[in-house]
Amino acid sequence: MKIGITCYPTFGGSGAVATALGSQLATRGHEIHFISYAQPFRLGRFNERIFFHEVEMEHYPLFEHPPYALALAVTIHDVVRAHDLDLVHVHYAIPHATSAWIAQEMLGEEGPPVVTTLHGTDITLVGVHPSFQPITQFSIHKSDGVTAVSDFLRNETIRDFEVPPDRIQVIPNFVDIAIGKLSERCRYRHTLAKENEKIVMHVSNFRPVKRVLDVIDIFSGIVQKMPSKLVMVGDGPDRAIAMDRAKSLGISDKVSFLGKHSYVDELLSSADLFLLPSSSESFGLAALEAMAAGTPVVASNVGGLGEVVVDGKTGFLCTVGDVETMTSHSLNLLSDPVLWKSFSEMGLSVVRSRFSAAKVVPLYERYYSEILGSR
Ligand code: GMT
Repeated sequence: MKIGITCYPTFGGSGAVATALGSQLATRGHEIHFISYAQPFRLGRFNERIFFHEVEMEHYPLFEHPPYALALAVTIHDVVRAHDLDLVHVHYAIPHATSAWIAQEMLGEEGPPVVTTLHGTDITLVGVHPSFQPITQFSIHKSDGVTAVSDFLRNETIRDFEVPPDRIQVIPNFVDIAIGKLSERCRYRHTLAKENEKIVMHVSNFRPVKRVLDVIDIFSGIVQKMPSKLVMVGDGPDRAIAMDRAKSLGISDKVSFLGKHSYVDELLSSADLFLLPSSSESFGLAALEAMAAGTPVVASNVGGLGEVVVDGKTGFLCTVGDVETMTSHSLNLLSDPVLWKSFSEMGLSVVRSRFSAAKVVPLYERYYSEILGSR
């Protein structure tokens, strides 16, 4: 198949998953055309079946807010025509599903089917805002196929966007790294912490939804009881307040802020514990990546996280904001090597059996065929 993929190219789970999917599909013989305003951050080396088409924007002074959605629609239209695409798959509904629909309308009879994958805040936070709800609902209804990354997100979409249940297929996120390369577990340990210190890690875009202050507070409880370091990976609006909190708690020297990194698997495999105390998470790709690296997770029990982290087996899920319980579970895991090993191994086994590329990519292929066949 010749498939166009549109996603946000910047750091974030939806772009990571879209890129992994495109790369895996190319390996399986499909021709993939990424269409976005920049090259997706995890798009690696040259592959003869992967193409990237940059959306060109005219920066005319009148445009205080340049109409990206329109420029994207034109690029999708042009790429479909030039490369005779069979299908366009957009990740994150806003504005991608709308741009794809415009392109389809412009193409008329020639327009290929559009599949929209819903990722999270395109439904739960931004999508339900009155300034976006009607156009998001319209564009989802106009998509030929709709997938959601978790049952939770599917149910939210059915409820808030009046989409008939049989119109949304759940296809979970996946990891395309070698799952649990235990020989590499210690690769960065010595640069991140001392021999006797445990490594606690958090990876995110530091937006308010990630509750990075809870991360600092949980770690503060851990470091009082055992030698440890907190490694914060990523960047975003709440980095400064997280740094201030660490300073005011007197633990700045125990916390490293590494900034943005495109690939986090090796870092995660150096960690003893992964923290994700978010207030909302439709899936929690970072938690899945931690489990794939053999690292147990302590997270909040929200959204689709319970579909990824098996509570009491691969991690612990707690009420949002319950820093005390999260701290005590963290200490239990870090101080009990037998418990830690069983969580680490169970995490790897869950990822292998449900969230590997080999399990998930064929679900997308089957779904594409179904959509193409139903036209
Ligand atoms: O929805 C967002 O906030 C952005 C999006 C992203 O691009 O990172 O994150 C969402 O999609 C990820 C990939 O499917 C999920 O793992 C995240 O849980 C989800 N974020 C939220 O629901 C807050």
